[in-house]
Amino acid sequence: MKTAIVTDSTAYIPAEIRAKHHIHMIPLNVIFGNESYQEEVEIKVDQFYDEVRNKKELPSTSQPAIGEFVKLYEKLSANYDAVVSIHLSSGISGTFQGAVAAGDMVDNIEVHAFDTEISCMIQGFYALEAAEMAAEGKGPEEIMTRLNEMKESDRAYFMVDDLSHLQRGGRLSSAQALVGSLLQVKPLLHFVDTKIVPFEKIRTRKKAVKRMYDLLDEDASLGVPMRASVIHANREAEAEEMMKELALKYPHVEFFVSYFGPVIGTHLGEGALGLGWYKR
Ligand code: MYR
Repeated sequence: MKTAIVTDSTAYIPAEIRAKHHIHMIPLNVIFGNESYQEEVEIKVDQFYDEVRNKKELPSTSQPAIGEFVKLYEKLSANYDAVVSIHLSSGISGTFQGAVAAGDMVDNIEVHAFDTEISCMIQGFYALEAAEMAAEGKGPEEIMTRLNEMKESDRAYFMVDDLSHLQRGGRLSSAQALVGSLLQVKPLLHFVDTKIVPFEKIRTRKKAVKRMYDLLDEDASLGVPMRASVIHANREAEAEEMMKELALKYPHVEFFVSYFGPVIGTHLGEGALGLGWYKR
């Protein structure tokens, strides 16, 4: 059984890892005025944060068109028997539903769509794990079972410099965003039941980072193998520093540095920082 692994661009899996593990990627779009760009293909992360600073109008985002999914699945049917298609949370984007609908439209390959209920490199970990299993010849059912099991151990926390981006994009309720900006807090956010909600209200970025470290420690101190990623919105040096510090403290954890690319960056704003992990 040959199973293809597809994920969407918001996994932000570093390109070399994606290529090494044959992970296929379908891009979401970022829109400036009347111009739509496929992220990771037509607009890269570095260019994006510069564009946002230089343009008056703030960008918006959109999910891939169903036709793009159909095209990709049909192309994969030439070399594979099945597809496991792994996507960002259905509570913040219609991408997962697009994958399901497209899967129903193609009949020469079976498509198993998976809602990670999260995004970014944590979604990337799902794709990576699935790709490793597919390379061992595991079929889609076995892969889907493992992906569902991973949901029990994945955790991710993130903070933003300015809550107004999330509020404007409708991915956090207005009331919560208002309270946050009034108090000038740096709330730690996380996902509950596919949606973004505040985890704790914390006053400074430094304290929020410390809190993320403590939360990681709750799992990492158990000594079991884990993968973890620091994720940043144009704060590479800070993220690399964090990764080095954490990797020294937890040698049994495989650490990555990833980024909030154009689509997620549109909703979080520059300066956002996150930490996520799962138990292997
Ligand atoms: C679309 O237009 O369909 C994409 C909408 C993306 C919303 C993104 C909201 C922020 C997600 C933060 C993820 C942090 C994971 C650690």
